[in-house]
Amino acid sequence: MKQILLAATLLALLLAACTGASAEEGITVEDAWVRPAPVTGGNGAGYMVITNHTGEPDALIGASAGFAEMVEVHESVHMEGDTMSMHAVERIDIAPGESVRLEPGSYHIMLMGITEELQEGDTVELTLHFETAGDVTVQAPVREQ
Ligand SMILES: [Cu+2]
Repeated sequence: MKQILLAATLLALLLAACTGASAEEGITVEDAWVRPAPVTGGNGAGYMVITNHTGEPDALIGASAGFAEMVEVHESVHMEGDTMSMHAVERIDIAPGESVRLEPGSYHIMLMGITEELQEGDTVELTLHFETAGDVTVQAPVREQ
């Protein structure tokens, strides 16, 4: 009987620990940032870390921004001879419990036809479209890296 009680106490402690750790829920977006764009009309890029805290797969399927004429999800790839190329991707799948890093040289939010100057120190708003979670809006500081 004592052992069962002990096991029950341990289980309760474990459950409490789990509940405490899962303060993060749904889809979270961290470390969002956007490159400076000193002149309008050019292109920019946004980066971030997206984590799926849900129990179901989800996917980033697009993005929008009030300061760009067109926004796409892109992937940069190394080509032969040390050149870089990029292309639009329809979706970035994020498995339950997994994170996806959008960073220079990899996935990024491509901001085309920037309509206002983005200076270092500014903060801009990006809206990310997820297949299941819907829209998630984030504040992204403008910085060099
Ligand atoms: Cu791009």
